Amino acid sequence: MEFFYTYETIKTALPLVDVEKADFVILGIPFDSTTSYKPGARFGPTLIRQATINLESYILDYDVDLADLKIADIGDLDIVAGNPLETIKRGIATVEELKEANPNALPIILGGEHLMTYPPVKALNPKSYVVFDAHLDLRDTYQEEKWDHACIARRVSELGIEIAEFGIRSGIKEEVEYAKEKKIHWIHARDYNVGKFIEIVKDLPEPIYLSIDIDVFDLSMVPSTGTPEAGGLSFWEVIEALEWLIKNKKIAGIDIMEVAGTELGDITALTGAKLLFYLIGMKAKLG
Ligand SMILES: [Mn+2]
Repeated sequence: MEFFYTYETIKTALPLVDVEKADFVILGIPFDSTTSYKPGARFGPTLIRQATINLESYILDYDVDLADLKIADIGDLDIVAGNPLETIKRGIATVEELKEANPNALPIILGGEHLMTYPPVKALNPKSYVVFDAHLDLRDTYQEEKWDHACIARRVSELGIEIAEFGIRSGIKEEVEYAKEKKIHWIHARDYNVGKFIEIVKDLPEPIYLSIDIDVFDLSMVPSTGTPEAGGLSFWEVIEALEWLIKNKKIAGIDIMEVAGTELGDITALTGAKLLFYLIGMKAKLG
């Protein structure tokens, strides 16, 4: 299967299958043109895939070997640097093609800045959006731009999708007021625990789209990201919530966004790659 707007790039270090036979399909969206602080998320998909070389394919916790699973990697979206709308259009078309080629496979998007969550959400049309993020991302505009990484949750909300945000520790008053008005759930990183996650997510309509902005984690694990914030969550507190989510709710798609960097072996990419392996492993075991 050829995808019109994709190109071949470095592959995930796992045995891969064709899209038609896959249970999981990986797509990179290497766009970072609206990044306002630390650039480099355009290298995220490449850096995450390269970092998988460092990982064992057997996941101890789940007794699952990813090498036995049916995973496809269709490469990266052919983005248009500096043009979010054209890139979004191409992203939507590609995820739609993917769903047509194999409606049963779980799409896993590797970013790229957080704005690139929009194409898979629009194409997959979930009922709810669960996001781990340091930021509310509920601004109507940022730097006078609607199609900006800082506005992604707002754009998703405007699609009529229910939203729950976890690990938050940054936002402005306008966003808090918008969240209140639209009944958007959000839990501050200081107040976060798995019990609170379950309490909110158990009542969300399905299917759910899961977005993980890598900046949700403690800064020591993710120094290379667009807008780093101190005071984040630990790896295991996020994994525990994801296990509950994948076991109990229907998932439309998943993304791992805002991994940036310019060097192979960057800590942030290692965190992203480990998260990717855990997500695939837990879906195979628990989903
Ligand atoms: Mn963020």
